[in-house]
Amino acid sequence: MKEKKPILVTSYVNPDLDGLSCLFAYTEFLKSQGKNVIAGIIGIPHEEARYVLERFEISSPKAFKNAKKFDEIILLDASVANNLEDTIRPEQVIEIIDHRQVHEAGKFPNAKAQIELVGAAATLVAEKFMKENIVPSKESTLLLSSAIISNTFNFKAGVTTDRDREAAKWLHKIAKLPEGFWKELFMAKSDMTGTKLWEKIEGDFSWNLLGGKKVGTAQIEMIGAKALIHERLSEILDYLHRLKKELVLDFIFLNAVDLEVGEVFLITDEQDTRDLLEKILGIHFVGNIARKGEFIMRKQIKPLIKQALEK
Ligand SMILES: [Mn+2]
Repeated sequence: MKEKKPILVTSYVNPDLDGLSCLFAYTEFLKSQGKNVIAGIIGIPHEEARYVLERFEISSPKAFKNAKKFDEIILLDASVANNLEDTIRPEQVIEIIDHRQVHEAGKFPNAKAQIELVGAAATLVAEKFMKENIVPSKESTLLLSSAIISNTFNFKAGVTTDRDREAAKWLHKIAKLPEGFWKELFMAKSDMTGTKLWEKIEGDFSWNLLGGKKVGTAQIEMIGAKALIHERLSEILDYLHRLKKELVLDFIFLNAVDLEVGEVFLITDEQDTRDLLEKILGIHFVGNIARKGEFIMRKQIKPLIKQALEK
C-alpha cells in the first residue's frame, strides 16, 4: 500500500512573522494530535521572521519551491487566492485559519475555515494549545509570542483584542521573551537602507479584487517611517508605479506605519486613490502624503475600501 503523503502546513508566499509562527506551531500541534503533517515555507520569510528564528536559534521549517508534491494543504494566516503559490489549487486546501476581514475562504471548496478578527493569527493557533491543554515547545512559544507582539504593535494597534492579550499571557508563562523585546523586534524590521525598501514593499505587497476593482496595498511598519517617506518619497512613488503597471491595478497606495510615534502615513500620487482614501479614512492629502494620527493597518483599510467600492 502506498504511504499517505503528509499534509503541507503553510502560509502565503514570503510569509511574515505571523504566518511563519503559525505554520511552525500549528504543525507541532497537529503532530501532537497524531496527524501526518509537515511545515513548509514557500518563498522567503520576512526579515522580521528571519530575525526571530536567528535570535532564538530556531531551525527554520523546510522551504518548498511549490506545493506540487502535496495533495492536501492547510493555510495559516492566509486566505486570499492570489497571495498563494501558483501550484496550490483551491481544492487541495482542507483547512484555513486566518484573521483578516477581507478574505476569500469561500473560494476553497474543501476547506474548513476559521476566520476570526483577532490581532494575530498566532493567537488563534495559541488558543488551540490552550484549549487542549498542550504545552507548546519553547520554539513555538517564542514564535507565537513574537508574532502577537508584532501584529498588534505591542498591543497598541486597533486590531488588538483581549484574546490576543490572554494568549500572550498564557505563552509568557511557558517561555518569556527577553525584556523589552518588542523594541528589538521593531528595530529589526526598520532597516530600509538601499534596496531594502523596495524588497520590503514588494515582498509584502498584496492586492485584492474589491467591488470589481484591483486594489493594491503596500505596507511598511517601522521606527522612523516619517523621516523615511520624506527622504525617499519619489522613490516610493516610482515603486508604486512599477507595481501598478506590472499587476494592472486600479488603485494603489502605501500604508507606512511609524511604530514609535503611533502614526500612519498614506502615500499615493493617484488622484482616484487619494479621493477614495480621503473619503473612507477622513484624512487629507497634502501633495502625495496623508497623515493619520493613530495606528491603522492595511487589513483594516481593505474592508472600508470594499464597502466604498461595492456601493
Ligand atoms: Mn497575520
